[in-house]
Formats: sequence, C-alpha cells, structure tokens
Amino acid sequence: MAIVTELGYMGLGVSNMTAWREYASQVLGLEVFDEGEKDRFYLRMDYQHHRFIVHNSGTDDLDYLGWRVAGPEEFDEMKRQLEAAGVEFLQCDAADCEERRVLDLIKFLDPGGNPTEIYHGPLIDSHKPFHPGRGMHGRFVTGDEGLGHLILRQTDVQKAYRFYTDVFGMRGSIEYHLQVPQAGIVAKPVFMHCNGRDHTVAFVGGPAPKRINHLKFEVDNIDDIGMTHDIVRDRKLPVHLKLGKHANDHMLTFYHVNPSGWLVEYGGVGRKATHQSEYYEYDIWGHDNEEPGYGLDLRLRYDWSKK
Ligand code: MBD
Ligand code: FE
Repeated sequence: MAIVTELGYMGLGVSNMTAWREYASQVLGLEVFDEGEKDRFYLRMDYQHHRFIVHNSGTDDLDYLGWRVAGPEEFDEMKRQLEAAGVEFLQCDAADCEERRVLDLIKFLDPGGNPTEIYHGPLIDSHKPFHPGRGMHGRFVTGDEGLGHLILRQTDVQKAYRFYTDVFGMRGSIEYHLQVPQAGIVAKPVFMHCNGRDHTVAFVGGPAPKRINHLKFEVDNIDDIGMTHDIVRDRKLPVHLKLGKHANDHMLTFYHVNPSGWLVEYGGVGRKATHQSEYYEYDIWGHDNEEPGYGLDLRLRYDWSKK
C-alpha cells in the first residue's frame, strides 16, 4: 500500500494580497516572493521552492492541499487506491505540474469536498537558503514532517477517518473528549498522522464556515513563540486561544486570527508522534478561550476551582 508521506504544500485564497504579504513576512516570519505572476505570490519556510501559493481568489479560505508520496511507483499505487475507493481524479498535464513545481500530479476532492492533490517530486531550491521575512531565533520545523498541521472541515468525520486511513495510509483516532460549554455536548476530535509529526490533519465535525479552521506553524525555538506572541499582541490581532500546552503533541502554542479571518496556531517545542492511541479530557495547561467565535470554543483547560 502507498502512503502519503507529508502535507507538502497548500493553496490559500485571499482577498487582501497586500495585507497577507505584510502579515506573512512580519508576523509569521515566512519568506515572501513572487515570480512576476499578478494573481499569486509564494511563501517559503525551508529549501522547498514554496510551501504556500497565495492566490488572489477572494475565497479567504483553503483553496487546495498537496499531499506528497515518495516517488513514481507510490504515485501509481495511490492512483490504484483511489480507483479502488471509487474516487474520481484528474491526471494533470505537464503545464499543471510545472505550475506546482512537481514531477507528477493528480487532483480530486476528499470526502468533505476539499480540493486535494497528490504529487511526487517537489522542486527543492538547495542553492537558496531560507531567508525569513523578519528575524528568527530558530527555524520552522518541516523536513520530512511537512509544512505543519490543519483542522479540515468534514461533514462526516467517520467517513473522513476511513478515507485518510484506507486510501492515504494515515493512522489516528479520537484524541480528546472535550466539553463544549455553549452546546452542552462532548466533542471528540480525530487526529491523523503520516510521519513523525504528532498530527498533520484533524477533524472536528459539525458545521463550519470555512474548509480550514486553523493552520499550525511549528518552530524549534521557544523564543520565536514568545516573540511572535509579542508581535501579535502589539498589533492587537484577535487571539482565540491564549498560550497553552496541548496534551497530545505537548506543544506550547497560541491561536490568532489572520487577515482572512481564520486561525493560525503558532508554536512548538513539544514531542513527536507516539504512534499509539490515547485520549485526553484536558490540555496540560492554558489555551483558554479569549476572543470567541472562531470555531474552537472548547474547554481545553482543567478547572482547578472544581471540587
Ligand atoms: C492541536 O493542535 C489542536 O489544534 C487542538 C484543538 C488540540 C490538540 C492539538
Ligand atoms: Fe492545532
């Protein structure tokens, strides 16, 4: 069975290109560049040509996800796995591959209707060191763990779990039983991994206004987390979840709102995937809700005043 090896790139649709350029470089520290195309620019975080294509599409949402497989054999095997699952895909031509800077490419929709691409052979600009948009103490954690993680909208979480397990070869399970105070229900989010990153995609279920709830950027230095938090606070960007440490990946993170109105989770210095299932009722500490209404109005923190 072929498996996806990493979430390698992402297409983001935005309405305010100027705001995004400034935000990506000055708040997140990403390298912003363009190649003369009027309708897009690129974001870089390591040696790969780009990790994000930012399109002037006006969606203010995720436009597509790019999942990597190891090579040509795995690419063909993945096509057979999609056929066996009854998923129709488009085999892209040379121009489409060139547009994504990959050797081969297919496009289809995942069970939640999210535009999804499988590729092998990304362009690596080994001659061009990553140059952050502003000073950084350390580096983004990518490599064979891909660009980070996201919470992706799904109408049927169980169906999505089966697809990402049976077709993509990912592994995972429910990782939390969480109180949702407003709704009086228990949320049971599912977290999936395909490499050493604790999770690359998670599904929460329930109605959501956008395909993406949040995108996680991982850094390897605690001072980058603190400095980025200072920058976000100085700019008075809305913070949805305050600083805290997750129970599953042990990462110190916080969640703020980007110029498209969805969340970025910034943090790191946690642990790798354990490759065994366990679940939690609370985070280690923190992650209190601050600005409500961005989709994670959950009770993640234990209440120490409780008897
Ligand atoms: C995460 O990265 C996350 O976004 C949530 C809600 C819980 C655990 C880890
Ligand atoms: Fe997250």
